[in-house]
Amino acid sequence: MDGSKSKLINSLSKLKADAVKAGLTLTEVEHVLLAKCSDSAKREGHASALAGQGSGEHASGNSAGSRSLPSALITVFFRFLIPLLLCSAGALSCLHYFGHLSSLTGILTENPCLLEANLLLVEISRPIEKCDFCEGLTSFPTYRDISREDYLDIHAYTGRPALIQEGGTKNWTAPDVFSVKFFQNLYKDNERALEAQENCQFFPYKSGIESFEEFLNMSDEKADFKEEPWYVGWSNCDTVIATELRRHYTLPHFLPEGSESSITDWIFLGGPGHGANVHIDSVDRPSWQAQIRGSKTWTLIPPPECEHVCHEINATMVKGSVIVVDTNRWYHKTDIHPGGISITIGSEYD
Ligand SMILES: O=C(O)CCC(=O)C(=O)O
Ligand SMILES: [Fe+2]
Repeated sequence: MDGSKSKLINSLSKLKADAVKAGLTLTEVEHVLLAKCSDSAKREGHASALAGQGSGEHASGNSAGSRSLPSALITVFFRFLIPLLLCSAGALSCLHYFGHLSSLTGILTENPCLLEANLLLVEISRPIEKCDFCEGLTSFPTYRDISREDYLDIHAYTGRPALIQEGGTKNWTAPDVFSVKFFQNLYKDNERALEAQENCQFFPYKSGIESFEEFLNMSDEKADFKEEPWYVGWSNCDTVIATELRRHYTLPHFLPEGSESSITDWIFLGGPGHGANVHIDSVDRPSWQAQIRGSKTWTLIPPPECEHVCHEINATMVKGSVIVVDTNRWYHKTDIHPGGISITIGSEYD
């Protein structure tokens, strides 16, 4: 994680822990911060940036949502609201608060663009972890294939990630079929699907492609990276398209029996040199993701309260591998490798 971001997250994490020690519930902390935030944001016309639905940086990726919080708002939260709550709860935490506050406001003043990410908002409401999900992991658990029993025992609901190199995508036709053109043709001229996508998520990252429609209308030259490189992701909200996508893949065999993969598929694709910035999500369940074409590295970073027992770990996916990550608990980022387009498909499972 880059220095400013990690300092910011650390400060916020300590601040939150102090607030909880002082007797506030997480919901109270969240309520004060986010409720105030969205009221003022509406006045500023930035409601969608702060709606908080969806997943961390993902939520900020909505085309209407990549806005920064007005700095006046930050001043209001940190200068007045938290001190009021904490100082009424106890003098010691009040002192702690001012320590963390000054480092936090310092970081934000020097790096106002940090606020563009929803990182701050997700960090505020994220539960404080007990760290058993990451404790002792010094490298990414990796398997050529894994049985359902082992997967259930070790990974399914423990938050411990896994990389399955070969066994998860047998007999899929997706690698022969999925391409930019395939996705463009699938949605184009399909009014119902396009309408459904309006309520779904699109993440432009730093691609300059501001909307799903713009992605669909991208020229062949741009799609082939003959112009600026790009990287985007979206969730599919149309059931007919979901059925079409699922003709080309099946659920990885090791997922728990009877587990229902969410009907929402997540597709991420784009070129070398790009990827998703560090973020943590606020989705309902753990996620799996399969690499259809190209190669990318996932870096998982434990939350600050677990740094004393947990480590950053990473895994490189190549065509045919499947990764499983609880993206609500691990901060994560991805980097696409040189050598052509990276295409992944994935979903959540219960
Ligand atoms: O695949 C990527 O580049 C990012 C995926 C991600 O952030 C997620 O699935 O939560
Ligand atoms: Fe994510």
